[in-house]
Order: sequence, then C-alpha cells, then structure tokens
Amino acid sequence: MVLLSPSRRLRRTPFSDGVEAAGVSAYTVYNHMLLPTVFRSVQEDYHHLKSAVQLWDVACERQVELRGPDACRLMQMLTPRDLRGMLPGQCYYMPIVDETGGMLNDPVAVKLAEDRWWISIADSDLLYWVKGIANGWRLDVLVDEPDVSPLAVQGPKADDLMAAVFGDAVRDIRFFRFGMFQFQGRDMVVARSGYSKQGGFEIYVEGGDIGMPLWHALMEAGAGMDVRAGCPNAIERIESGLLSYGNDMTDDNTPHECGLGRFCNTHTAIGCIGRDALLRVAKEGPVQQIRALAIDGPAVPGCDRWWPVRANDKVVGRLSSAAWSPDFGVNVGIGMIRMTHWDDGTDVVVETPDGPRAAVVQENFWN
Ligand code: THG
Repeated sequence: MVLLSPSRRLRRTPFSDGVEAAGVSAYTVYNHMLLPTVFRSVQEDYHHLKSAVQLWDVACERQVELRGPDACRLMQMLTPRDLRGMLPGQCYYMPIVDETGGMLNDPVAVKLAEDRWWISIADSDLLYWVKGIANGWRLDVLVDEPDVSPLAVQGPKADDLMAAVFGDAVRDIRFFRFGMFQFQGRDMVVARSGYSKQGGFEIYVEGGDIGMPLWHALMEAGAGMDVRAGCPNAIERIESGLLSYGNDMTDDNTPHECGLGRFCNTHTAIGCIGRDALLRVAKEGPVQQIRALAIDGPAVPGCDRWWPVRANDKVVGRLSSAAWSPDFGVNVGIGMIRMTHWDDGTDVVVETPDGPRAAVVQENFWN
C-alpha cells in the first residue's frame, strides 16, 4: 500500500499529534478523516488491548447533531429501532436504513435531551441523508456536524484510568449510558461504550483545543497502568463480531441480513423510512445472513475484497473480514452466508488469495 498524501480533504483530528508522537504505523480513512489502524503490530496491539488499557483516537466517529422541537420525530424517521423508551443519558446502537430497507449506517445514537441528539456515525456520509429528510419534510430541527471528537479508553484497566482523571463516579456509568463529567472546567459526555468487547469508555470531546490536554492527562495518569495509544483492532473486533460498515455490510443489505434484527422494532417504529420494506423482509426472513467463520490453516492475509465462500463448487456466500486469532488458534472471519449453509457447523471452502481453505460456519462469535 502506498502512503496517503495529506491535504485539507483528509482531515486530521484533535489527537493526531499524540497519535503520531506515539508512533502510529498505519492509518485508514474513515468519514474523510484519519483513523489509526496499527501501532506496534496488529497482534501486539491485540494482546495489549486485552490485558491493559489503550487510548483510541476515534474522532472519525463524527457526530450528526439534531437540535430542535422536531429532533425526536426526525430520529424515529431514521431508524427501525423504537426510540420511545429511550431516555436522556442513554445510547442506542441502531441501524439506519433507506426506503428499500438497505443499511445506510449503523451508528450509536446519544440522547442528550428530548430536543438534542448526536448520531455517532460509521463510515458513510449520513449528514446529507439527514439534512435532506429534515428539509424535505420542513422539520423544525437544525442538523449539522459539531466540533465533537470521541476519544475511546478501552481495555480491562479502563475503569482505573478513567477514575484517575474524572473521579470514581465514572465507575458507576452503566453500559450504553453516559454522564456529564468535567475536565479542566469543560463539560464532557462520558459513555460506557466502544468498538471492542474489552470494556471501556468513550469521551465525546467538544472543541478541538482540549483534545491534546486530555490525551496528555490520560497518558500521565495511566503511566503505571501500561497505557498506550491504540486503535480499533482488526483481530479483536472480528472475534467479538463487531460489524464494520462498508466492509461487512453495505446499502445492499437489510439489518436482518446483518444480524441486527434484534435492534429493529419495525412494527412499532411508526414513521421510520423503509418501514414497509422492512416489514416485508422481517415477515419472509432474510435469505443470507452475517456469520462467524473459523478458517483452517495458517494465518490468512488481510481481507480487502470479497472472498468467495463455496460448497460443492457453488458460491454460497462471501467473506468480508478475516484475521489470525492468537487466543483461539484459528483464523476468525465474518461473512455473508446463504441460508442453505448458515447453520452452525456447516463445512464450506473459503477462496483466499493464498488458495482454497476449509472453514466452518458458526452461529456465534468468539466473545
Ligand atoms: N462508538 C461510537 N460511534 C461509533 C462506533 C462506536 N460509530 C462508528 C461505529 N462504531 C458504529 N458501529 C458500531 C458497531 C457496534 C457497536 C457500536 C457501534 C457496539 N455493539 C455492541 C454489540 O454488538 O455487542 C453493543 C450493542 C448493544 O448491545 O447495544 O457496541 O463504537 N460512539
């Protein structure tokens, strides 16, 4: 892979200086912004994430802010997840679909107040869809991208590190809830969430100027906890079954195909765009679905395109993510598998760039 040429279009983040001082060795681009992918090596980063604590520059999880009297109504137009029971202080993982029921994004929604929400987006230009709906329906709501940059603190020692900087009260934040905490006199949303299953928090940092002071404070407080700069880890997130929009699913897929049916309440999500299409697919059920795959043999190369999945020489699916798992001693993968072959324990063959590999379809992921 060649280097990325910097320009104004490829946005840096409030934490990029810290990330680079910490020796980032690879970036990807996410929401037109830099997202670190490797520091020491993907495997070293993985072991460290699972045993210590890391600071992640996930500023690329941009916020779409909805503010005004119609914010609630617009939110429910965007998602088949029923939001009526959601209270300020809660976060919801939710699919966002188009009029055909195709996935446009799979963000975390943050309800700040009845009339103020953040949609913490995955890698697609959701802002334009939301602005288009708000204007087309003449809704009384402001839609924009605020200067808010999430910083994640992930790993088994995340509670201790966060308590050292924000006080012991952060330990009481429940999963997918948030509280307001102060750092150097600035209010920050601190949520127990993040793109790993090792536990941790996300700090929604408002104002780029406070980014590096917070980064340094966390690094200093964590010196005795072996804190390091890290990033979403390919191996850990595949083991955990955390989906990557644009990789594991696109707007060609329904939430049900993505295994996100549990986050849809299509019958009661009145006003949701794509509701009729989803009611149809929910009734009939999907004909393909996301599955975990265990792939035989030595470490597979990185997966940067679909790998065909076959059985008896017929294509029965495609693999979108794969990595060698040191902890499970097998290659872990995520693929979209047709219903004829999606049962737990089904033998298939994955066409890797290194040649065909035997694999087993699994109902469940590893964590
Ligand atoms: N945090 C925040 N914003 C984000 C992400 C994040 N935006 C981009 C991307 N990640 C969105 N995708 C996901 C995918 C999975 C989860 C969160 C965001 C996730 N899933 C858990 C699971 O599937 O087990 C929990 C879901 C639940 O039970 O509600 O956390 O990471 N701010």
